[in-house]
Amino acid sequence: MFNKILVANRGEIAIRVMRACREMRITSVAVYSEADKNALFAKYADFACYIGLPPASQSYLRIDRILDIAEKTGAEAIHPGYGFLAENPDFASECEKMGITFIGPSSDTIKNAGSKIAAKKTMRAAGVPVIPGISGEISDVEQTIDAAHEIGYPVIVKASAGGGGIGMKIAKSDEELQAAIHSTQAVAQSVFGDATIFMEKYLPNPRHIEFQVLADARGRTVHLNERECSIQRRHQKLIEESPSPVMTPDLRTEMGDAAVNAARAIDYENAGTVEFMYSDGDYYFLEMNTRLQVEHPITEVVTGTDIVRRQIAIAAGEDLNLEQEDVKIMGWAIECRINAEDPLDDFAPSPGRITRYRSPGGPGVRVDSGVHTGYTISPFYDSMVSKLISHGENRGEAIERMRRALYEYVIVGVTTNIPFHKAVLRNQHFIDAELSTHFIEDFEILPEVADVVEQEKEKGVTLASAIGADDRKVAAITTAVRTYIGSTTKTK
Ligand code: MV4
Repeated sequence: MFNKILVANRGEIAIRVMRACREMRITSVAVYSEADKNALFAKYADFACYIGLPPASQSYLRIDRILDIAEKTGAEAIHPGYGFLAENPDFASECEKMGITFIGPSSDTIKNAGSKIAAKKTMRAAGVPVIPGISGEISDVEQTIDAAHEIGYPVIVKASAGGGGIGMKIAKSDEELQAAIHSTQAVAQSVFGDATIFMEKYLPNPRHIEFQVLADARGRTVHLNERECSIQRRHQKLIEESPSPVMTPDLRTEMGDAAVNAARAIDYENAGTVEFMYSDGDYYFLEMNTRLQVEHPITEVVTGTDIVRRQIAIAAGEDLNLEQEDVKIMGWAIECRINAEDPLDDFAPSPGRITRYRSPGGPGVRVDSGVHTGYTISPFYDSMVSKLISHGENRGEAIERMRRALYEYVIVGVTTNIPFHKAVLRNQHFIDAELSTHFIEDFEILPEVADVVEQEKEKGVTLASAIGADDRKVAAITTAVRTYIGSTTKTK
């Protein structure tokens, strides 16, 4: 096992990784930018090293400096977290060259998963369902229009180097397709430096269902069931849950096998996620994410698996020692991403100083966070405050716990999306699990968010009133708004 691991990330995920290190008696090394010199994660680490100025390009993305610090501190392995360098094949290969273990798949696997065209070809060959489309890249406009007639409109044009929703365009006619080809090509070139694009059938309102997989160096691969991540806005996930409400044991076996085959097809090692689009009983491979995901905790609590610990053990060459039949589903978990952003101002980021902070707790509640009273959320990085995870025996209990936890949460000084989560968690369509990637628009959630904010204002539960409020006042406020939490959960 490793003695020392460098964590090439910041915030809650850096802490999450270092928690696993501490339990495994592994020394942790943090790297921090100028903006993070007082951050909790840098204090949590056994060692912390300065890497540069606040912009990520001058700190968390500096491969040279991170490797230099790994060498100087004697770290044998690097955990990249998510974002930043987590899916950068060059970073993985530089680690490989220096004899430092990259805690993740090989550089080649990251590269192959990063090319959507290559990944789709690999998956089709492995018998994993993919959405109908042209088999390679778009080279000729006329040929592509002919292909679109065969597939049937609407179609979607995507950048091969894309992912996460950047560089894609829907087309419903020949004219739109021609325009989509040119604009997607231009965006792909400018954003990814690679103009390669492809086309496939457009699925109008899919659900996003992904499978967590674990694979060891000897090729043993298992899945840890699915997560449903359909509630998102502009490709930013906001609420995730596990299991998925649409899942049946048979479908789970089928999709789980497909996910394991997908992982095997690209020689996957370590923890990864196979994303599918799901619609009316059909499912299609979308992307493979070669990193630890933000929403991994819901899988951890439902399966009783420490995914980060597994990642470290796999990277150290240990066997998985886990059979598919041994993977359990214990109840239901929901994650709400608590962001410093204003849902009523187009979700604009709201960085700043948190002047009062009290996080929820109690049965079935987990909070993964890197903030505290007095902490300043920097405008240089994402605006996540915490991940709030509820766990219950079934979906109804997980919903009730999440509502209770949302009403316990006190964050003063920055605007948060907690009212958004309160609105969704009391929405009958959510309770009935009518989820889709267009949930927020289809069910007009934003006016309900405005209602939540308005109702709380009437009861004096404004940010201003909570400033300086003592604990009894906070408790009284919680009681006053109880009636707005929502009706008793009735799940279909
Ligand atoms: C699609 C699609 C519908 N049809 N592809 C969004 C992320 C990017 N990697 C692929 N995405 C989509 N691809 C076809 N053929 C709809 C989406 C999509 C989406 C997918 C998953 C989760 C959320 C989404 C939100 C909007 C669009």
